[in-house]
Amino acid sequence: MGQQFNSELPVHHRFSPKKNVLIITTKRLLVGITALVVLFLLVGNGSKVIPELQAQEIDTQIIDNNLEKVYEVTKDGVAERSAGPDFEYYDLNSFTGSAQGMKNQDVVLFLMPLRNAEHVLSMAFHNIMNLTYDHSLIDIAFLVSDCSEGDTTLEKTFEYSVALQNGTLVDKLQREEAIKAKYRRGSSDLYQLYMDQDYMNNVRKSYNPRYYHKDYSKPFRSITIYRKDFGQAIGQGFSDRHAVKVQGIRRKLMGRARNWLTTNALKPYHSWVYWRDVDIETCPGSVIQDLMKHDYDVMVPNVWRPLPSFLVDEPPFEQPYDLNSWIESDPALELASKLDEDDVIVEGYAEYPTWRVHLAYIRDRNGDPNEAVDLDGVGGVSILAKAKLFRQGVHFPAFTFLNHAETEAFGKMSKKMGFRVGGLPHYTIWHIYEPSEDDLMKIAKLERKKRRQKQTKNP
Ligand SMILES: Nc1nc2c(ncn2[C@@H]2O[C@H](COP(=O)(O)OP(=O)(O)OP(=O)(O)O)[C@@H](O)[C@H]2O)c(=O)[nH]1
Ligand SMILES: [Mg+2]
Repeated sequence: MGQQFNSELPVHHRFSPKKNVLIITTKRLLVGITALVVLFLLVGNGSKVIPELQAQEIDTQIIDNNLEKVYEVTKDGVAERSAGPDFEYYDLNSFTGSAQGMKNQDVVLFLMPLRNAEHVLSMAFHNIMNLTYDHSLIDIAFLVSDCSEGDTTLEKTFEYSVALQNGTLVDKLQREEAIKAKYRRGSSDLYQLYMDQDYMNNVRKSYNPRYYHKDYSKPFRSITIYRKDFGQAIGQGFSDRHAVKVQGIRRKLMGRARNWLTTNALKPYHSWVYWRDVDIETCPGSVIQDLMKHDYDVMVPNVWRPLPSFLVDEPPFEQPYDLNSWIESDPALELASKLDEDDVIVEGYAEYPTWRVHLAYIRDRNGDPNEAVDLDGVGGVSILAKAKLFRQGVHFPAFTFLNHAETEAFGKMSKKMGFRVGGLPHYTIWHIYEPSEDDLMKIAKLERKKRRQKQTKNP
């Protein structure tokens, strides 16, 4: 049986002429003209007409360009980075990292994330100069993010970096400290009167020019400053940062920031990467060599902080600080198995009883500083890692990895990829004590009491 056609519909058959030839020809003409116009706009004048998807991509790039900047420091000032050389060759077998790194001329990448850090920046730069690993073998890279309006972290980092590279930083910091000292009494620095005096003497000694090592002012191999905002909304105040609920979110964001910093700053000739937080008050200048000599793939020291006497019943006036360096435990694995895949266990909070051995708690102040223990999680205050880890893809998870995020997950991921992670329980670096609002009120009260007592004694 032949095919039946509905005669109302146009029939397309090459042997039967089409009905309504005029309409069809007009339509074809219109389609043709439209196609020609589109083709002209796309090819002939393509920069103006962008398909929707492409347009979005270009917008994002423009926005990101506004947020991401790379600044290189020279002895004469800071400049935005220009294009690099055309051709480079590296034999990556030569940059594996060795326990005797300085003797082997291993280049270390020193990384420091910064946010609202203007008040501790001079301290951090002193600590950087205090490093005794040959400065000409250290590339420094800072990442400045999400600072509050009016905060001068970026500007100060520029200023101090240029001064460091042209050898004038020590003088500059001394001038600044002399001005600050004039206003010290009556300010928040009063808390220092309540700290352990042995600790304070050690601080004073650490910052006394008489004890600077001979290459204290020697310029570094390079300094690069990256700026990139991530939209970090959690404040940088002590209680803001330490509430348990914000820890997971904050850690993941910090993980993201750390990954940006490593991936931008790591060069093929780096053998080691040393991470350091800005708010360390005292630390041996030889910390890089001291962590390196153990030849672990990842190595961290112990991190404690001093406490004012009114917060502790009896000496010693100090406290374990970084609880993120630990040895995994069965109860913690059991706890993790009951949590959601995306939940982040946060150490040091009652909500998560992990019963892990924390590096901080196994410190013996008279113990051997060379004793090393294997760890699973690490804190980010001071991490020395072989650069090859990052090249192989180990990073600071900005997602939940084995119920952890950021540095603790970095420790776990390093182990998963077969690397050795360790810590030095009796080798301690000291985190600055930041008085809380409550502490400041307590200090004011104690000072008033002291004054009253003085007045009664000498009316
Ligand atoms: N780039 C960047 N740096 C940050 C951000 N938040 C904190 N930092 C820096 O990261 C380091 C660690 O931050 P801290 O606020 O001390 O955080 P923490 O060490 O986890 O917490 P504490 O126990 O209070 O020391 C410091 O050098 C900060 O300046 C951020 O959002 N972006
Ligand atoms: Mg800190």
